[in-house]
Amino acid sequence: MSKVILTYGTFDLFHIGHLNLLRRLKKMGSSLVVGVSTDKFNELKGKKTIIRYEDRIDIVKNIKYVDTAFPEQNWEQKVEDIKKYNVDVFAMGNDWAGKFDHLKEHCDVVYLPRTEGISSTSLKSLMANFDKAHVGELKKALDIIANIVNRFE
Ligand code: C2G
Repeated sequence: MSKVILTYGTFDLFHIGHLNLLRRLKKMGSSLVVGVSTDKFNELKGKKTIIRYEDRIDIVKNIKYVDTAFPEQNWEQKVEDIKKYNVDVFAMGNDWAGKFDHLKEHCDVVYLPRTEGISSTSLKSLMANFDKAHVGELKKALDIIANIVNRFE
């Protein structure tokens, strides 16, 4: 019996937390349909992304657990999507627990435990700090070189 699972996300800097969720969702049914937040919608969500929508949906479409991916452009499209894809189960990570219970009149709604220790936000701050630390080391190296050059002038 075919069972359609639906989820949504930004999937910025695609990482193991996203993969774990999609892998688990696919095991729950026969097909997995994923709405990927457009850049415009992320602005609405107040969420800054590094990777542009075209590339984020290309990655998600090519994850073997994903059968279909489509643009998520607003908060309101979920009921329409549930009908369009004959969705049996709407699922999200539990950082969204309770937020989509109103969809229970259209399909099952489940929230799964997130993967601990990783998020697009933490990756972004790691990269930002890495850059800063790098700039500090680079500056120290340039000062040493400048001192050596001054000695020979
Ligand atoms: N996720 C997870 N474990 C992590 C990080 C994320 O299980 N370590 C899950 C989230 O709970 C979410 C999915 O991966 O279900 C996608 O996460 P995001 O890309 O951060 O999605 P978000 O911006 O929360 O968009 O309408 C719903 C929104 O579009 C969800």
